[in-house]
Amino acid sequence: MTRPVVYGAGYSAYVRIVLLTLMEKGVAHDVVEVDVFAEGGPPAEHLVRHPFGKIPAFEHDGVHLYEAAAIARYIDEAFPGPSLQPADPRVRARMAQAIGLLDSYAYRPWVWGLYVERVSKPKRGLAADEAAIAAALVKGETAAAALEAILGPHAFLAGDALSLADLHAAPMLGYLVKAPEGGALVASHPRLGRWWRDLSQRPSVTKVCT
Ligand SMILES: N[C@@H](CCC(=O)N[C@@H](CS)C(=O)NCC(=O)O)C(=O)O
Repeated sequence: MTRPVVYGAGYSAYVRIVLLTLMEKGVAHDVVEVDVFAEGGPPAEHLVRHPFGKIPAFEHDGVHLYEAAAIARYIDEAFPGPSLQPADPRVRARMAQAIGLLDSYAYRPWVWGLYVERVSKPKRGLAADEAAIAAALVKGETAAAALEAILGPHAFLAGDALSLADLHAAPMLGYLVKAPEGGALVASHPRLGRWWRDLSQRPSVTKVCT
């Protein structure tokens, strides 16, 4: 079997989801750097891989994919190693629900509204947009509360074993907690706080998300 190739950049939360999945499955892979924020837009050859000009894109044995959730699922199913998807359809649906809510309701407020505004922009000498931060806190709280409810008493988002949902969430949490408001948001949800404390100690998460 040939080595899969991930096209992207290590700072990207969505690329990190794919890297975490490869690491948890123990799959040797290559990474090809792509600068989607280059002046003049994403490189033309990347638009062939990803029609929306985003990262990650992925290639393996003639399979070409984009969209992190689809890539992670392919990696889980195409390679040996511990399954990252629960067999029980009810629990698998909860995993899919968590992934959907992370994409739709958590990524923007946590990463862009809190991390980029509070941490990344000031580092670059730019002023944080306090109105954007206030709005992100409201939406970010709803997303955190929803994950807290999905976690319930379980160790992971889809029950008692690590799943694709945890690996989808980890890069977003990694950025969220770098903003003081994000750290406080996570701490105010005890199950989410405990889950993140444990998950962030996994070697894959320590390596990829910090
Ligand atoms: N839905 C996509 C989201 C990918 C995404 O938003 N990637 C960001 C980096 S984290 C990106 O490429 N941004 C470049 C841009 O928006 O121009 C996925 O699941 O892969």
